[in-house]
Amino acid sequence: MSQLKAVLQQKIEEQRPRTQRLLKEFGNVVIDQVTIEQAIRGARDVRCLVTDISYLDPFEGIRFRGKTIPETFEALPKAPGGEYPTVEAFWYFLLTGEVPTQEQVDEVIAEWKERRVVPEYVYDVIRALPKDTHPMTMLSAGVLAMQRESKFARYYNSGEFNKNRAWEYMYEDASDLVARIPMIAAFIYRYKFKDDVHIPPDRDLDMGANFAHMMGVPKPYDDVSRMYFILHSDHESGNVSAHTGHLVASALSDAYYAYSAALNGLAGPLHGLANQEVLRWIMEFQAKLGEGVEPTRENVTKALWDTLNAGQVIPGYGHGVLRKTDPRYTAQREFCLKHMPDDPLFKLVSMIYEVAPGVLMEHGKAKNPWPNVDAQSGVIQWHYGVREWDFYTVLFGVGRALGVMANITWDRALGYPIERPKSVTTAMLEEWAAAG
Ligand code: CMX
Repeated sequence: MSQLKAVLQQKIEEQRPRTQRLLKEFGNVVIDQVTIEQAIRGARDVRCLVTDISYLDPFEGIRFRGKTIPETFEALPKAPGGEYPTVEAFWYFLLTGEVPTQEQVDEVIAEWKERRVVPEYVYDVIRALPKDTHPMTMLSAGVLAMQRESKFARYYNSGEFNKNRAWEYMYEDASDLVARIPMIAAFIYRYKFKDDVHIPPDRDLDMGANFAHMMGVPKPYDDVSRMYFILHSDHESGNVSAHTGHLVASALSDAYYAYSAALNGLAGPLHGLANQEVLRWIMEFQAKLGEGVEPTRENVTKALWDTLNAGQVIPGYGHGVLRKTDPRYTAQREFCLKHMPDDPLFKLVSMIYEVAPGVLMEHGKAKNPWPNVDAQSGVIQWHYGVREWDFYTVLFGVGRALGVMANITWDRALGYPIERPKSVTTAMLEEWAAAG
């Protein structure tokens, strides 16, 4: 058994009695109430999900396993010659809550090289789609096609299924999926945008560096990839992609079914697709401005108001939980300030950051006028030559797999049941409203 799996098993054994005790002794303790508004408006802020992988404070932002983004970057072993931790180190940390040693990281890196082989038929499925199909559809279809490989589904059908051991098979699928998804993503990129000419993987490289290599983008894109996948991994359980993954897996659907579904949610413009929308917005703005005209506070402000007055949202701004600038935005901004401070697009994004919160406050609708992760991410891709912005959500999808896969492994470990919230009717709400 790998060190990662052994440590995970030990953590699971320690955690199970805590969950059991809460259920048996304190199951009736009330932790929230639900208002009519919350029932109608997307269950916002209702506390009814449990995860230890990450926690999102509205003002502080995300903590992965108790660590902020800077603390996470600081604590984990870095890739040789890189500024950021390897994705493999982060995976170990997300799953176990422990900072791995270099030796433990090296074991995961070696394991992923074995796991990452994608069956050829997955690529055939993607190739069978019309070439102008959205890359997110291709990714979701590729992941779904791979369901045939599920060790969890095979175990379930073996006649020996034991709930206590289900996590082991989910862990196997989860590990295969996180190792394979960057391969599928790089394939989609080169298939769609680089004349179907592919670059074989390099056995000497960690996941982030190998992804950059297969994309055909030189350094520091290896570090960009590591940073990007870590930042996009998890945002506690309630967001559309994480929640979808958790929900689908709760029916004992395997990791491939669950993650294909999660990707379909990530592909929505109010969620992951917002990063492509940000780039589209910027390009339309520049096109309207005309050749040689510099962006100014005045013309950016006007463009933002035009968007709002047309009844559209400003992509990359606002959030369901956050009430300040997203630290994932800040982390990427710091990268830009260090590596590409003079990039014209970065300067424009910075100007939007100066202006948009004030515009949104004056507009008076958005509860959070500050930027989220998607406002900054596309600019970095653009800078390094990945300019096909309908690919950007695929990158988000590679990162988000880490969080969803860690979560559903733990869901099975802790024996979380099928998820099934209760509906009520409008007439019932009216009755309760009348009764006060
Ligand atoms: N521009 C314009 N209006 C906005 C807005 C924005 N960026 N953000 C919120 N609003 C509006 C909402 O549409 C809503 O309007 P209605 O009352 O007419 O329905 C009102 O403000 C209140 O919404 P809210 O409570 O502040 O926000 P929600 O929790 O309902 O939605 C989110 C959150 C992210 C969907 C929303 O802020 C939004 O649409 N932002 C733009 C898209 C985006 O960047 N999404 C990416 C989020 C991060 C991610 O998941 O990747």
